[in-house]
Amino acid sequence: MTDVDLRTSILRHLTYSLGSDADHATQHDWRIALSLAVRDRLIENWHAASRATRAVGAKRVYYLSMEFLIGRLLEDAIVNLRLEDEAQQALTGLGLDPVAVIQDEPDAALGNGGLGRLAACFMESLSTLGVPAFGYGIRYEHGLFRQSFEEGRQIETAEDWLTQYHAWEFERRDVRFKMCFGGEVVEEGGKPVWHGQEAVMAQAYDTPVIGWRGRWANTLRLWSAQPLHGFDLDRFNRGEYAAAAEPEALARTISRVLYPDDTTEQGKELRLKQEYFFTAASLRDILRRFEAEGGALTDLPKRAAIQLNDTHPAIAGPELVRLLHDEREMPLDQAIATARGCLSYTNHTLMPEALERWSEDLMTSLLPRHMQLIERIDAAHAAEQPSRSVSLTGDGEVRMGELAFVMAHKVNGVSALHTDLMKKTVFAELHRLHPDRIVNETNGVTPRRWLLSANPRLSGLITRTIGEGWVDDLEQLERLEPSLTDPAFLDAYAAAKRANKADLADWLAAEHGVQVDPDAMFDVQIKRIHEYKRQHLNILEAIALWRDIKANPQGNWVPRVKIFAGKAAPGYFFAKEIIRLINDVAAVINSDPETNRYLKVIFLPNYNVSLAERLIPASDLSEQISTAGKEASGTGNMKFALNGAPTIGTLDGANVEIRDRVGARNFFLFGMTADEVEARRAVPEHAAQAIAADPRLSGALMEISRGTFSRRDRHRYRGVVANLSGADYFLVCSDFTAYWDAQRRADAAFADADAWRRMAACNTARSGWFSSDRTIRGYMADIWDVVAVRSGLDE
Ligand code: DL6
Repeated sequence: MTDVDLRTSILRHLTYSLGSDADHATQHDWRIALSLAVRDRLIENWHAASRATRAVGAKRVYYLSMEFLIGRLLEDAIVNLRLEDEAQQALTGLGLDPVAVIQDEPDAALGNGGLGRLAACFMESLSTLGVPAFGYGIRYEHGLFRQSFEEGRQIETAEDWLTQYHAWEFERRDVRFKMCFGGEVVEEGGKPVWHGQEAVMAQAYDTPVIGWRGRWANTLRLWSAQPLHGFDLDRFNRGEYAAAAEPEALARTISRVLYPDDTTEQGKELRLKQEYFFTAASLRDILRRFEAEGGALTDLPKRAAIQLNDTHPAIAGPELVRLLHDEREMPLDQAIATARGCLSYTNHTLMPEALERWSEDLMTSLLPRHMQLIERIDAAHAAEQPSRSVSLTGDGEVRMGELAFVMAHKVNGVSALHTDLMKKTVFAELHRLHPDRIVNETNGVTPRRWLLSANPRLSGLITRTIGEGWVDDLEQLERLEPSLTDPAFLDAYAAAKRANKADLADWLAAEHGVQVDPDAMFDVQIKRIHEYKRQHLNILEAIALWRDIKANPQGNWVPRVKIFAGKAAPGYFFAKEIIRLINDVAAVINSDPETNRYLKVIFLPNYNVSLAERLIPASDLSEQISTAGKEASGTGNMKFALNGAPTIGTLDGANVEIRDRVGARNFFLFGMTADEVEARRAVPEHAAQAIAADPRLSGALMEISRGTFSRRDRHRYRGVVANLSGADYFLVCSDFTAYWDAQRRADAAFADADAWRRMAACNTARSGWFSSDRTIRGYMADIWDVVAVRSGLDE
């Protein structure tokens, strides 16, 4: 299929795979035909990569993650296979609009946010580097909910990406495992044997993940839950139609939805079932592959590096021990050591409510043998500690963070600050016991998607200036340094940004009916809505600015467009109030003729990967304003910096490292440090003090309280105001004045167009370290002990 040109291949697929023809084909048909034609081009290298891995007996990386926020795949594949020109010509030659065809693909939202998007970047980097790897997760029927607004309030509806044909995946009918839950453990022949009560089938679906230039492709293997037995014809024939379909419905529940909440537990039993389901199926698959290739079981750590992406797959510890000890008769101590040799764990949050704990009762009823093994692992670990200060269970709960830590040979944080705080806070005692276990691997993002593909104008300029080597060696961006004083380069840099902003302005007008001036500063905060991320700090500043402009409409104001996007967990009431407040404020500010030349506020619905790809290249200012100590790393912050949007931000997560690299002059720093945050919380009435000290802050809160933005319901935001002026745990008020001042510094810098474009270009030139290729190299050396393999189809 790869011996023909792309146009011919598209037409063949249209005819023979879709049974359609050019006269009747819909946009969807063309998109699928194109996807299949592109897919044909990567299959051979995909197979060659597996053959090369087997030929040298290479160690593989297994990345276990509840979430893979992959977004659209077609453009990624076209870009990585260098088919842009051919695809463009083929589609235009067929009378099609390439952009419309590519954008017809649903955005696969199999993740909540940063953790899932990181997993997707890692998969792409692993393929780019030629590291043999599998990503393992769940093939959710419904990804993260679709968000719309009704009178400013978030409305959630089911996302249904799988109702369309998914051109990238292959169902592997031969890769299925029976997964059990519940039941009991009985002694048989002197050995404990688990007899599960309920069972479902885990069915594998594979998606190839292609690396840069298509030299290597790995596999994203997602598990779908299916009934063990087919349709119950007897019951159906007896007229019990619903009952006949029940087993299928029940089984499918497990892979039906992605939990829309990354900080609180919901549907506890189902969630734990999901975690066990995909983790255990993946381990079964890993062992099957290892055994098929041959080798002593104790050598498993030499062949398999199993990374746990947060605690969601932490049940891997006891499950792998069970598979080795109960099912393969390895002595328990050896089974624990072998499992630990394979496993490593990434922590992504220090927020206590996000550190998973499962009730011992639930664990015992759902996974009775695992509960026993957790107790054995705990006892073995306790025997190693004289003080016996750490326990995996307590208060009737199993602590999954501790379990993951104890069963991993390495544990990593995702930015320098976060890793340091892990050592000092949540894992202080475990760190004392195992001082070499915690390492740092600062996150990164793939430059193929987040610069080359998302920002063709800027990436074209970079390639014209320093050649194409930066695409898989992002640190080459530092070769732009001499150009930072070259007016011709800076003109071209500014022109690329201006054109991206003009495109965004056109899109905002066409899709959302909002007019914005492309010469205004595009000030953007896009991420999950959470109190610690402090979107409310941003909107308070908008209100204060609006009041200042109103008080002096003839002033020399720097025009701004504040853009927000992000979803709130459906059960997170306060976050939803923040969304509504921003929408209410936007309605008032945008329709104020006195101020709307200078200030607009927009909240774009349904934030997803594709929207981020549209917004980031057109942004001037990147809002990274979390309460210090709360954002583990952030990865949006890296994407903005790479695309030339300086950060306004706190010393939190990877902001610290971004500032170190781009330079303090090219970063608008404000706010308390993590230590100062702790100290400030201890000050009685800290919020009231901050409000009393800053008339802009008290004025903004007063406008909210008096119903300026909720005229028919003056008290709508009573709770928000009470929270901010009372406990204000996230210290919005205490950081407000510093934030305001930093914003005015940003205004002044933006008003000097020459200085601003230099600052923006500095951010691009100095962000090369934030490639996920660099992060993956760190994991390879510090954690996995794996090397890249060449496929023979390399050049
Ligand atoms: O490491 C990826 C990403 C970080 O960049 C964010 O700072 C962090 O908030 C996010 N964490 C989660 C945690 N959810 N849980 N559990 O998504 O991880």
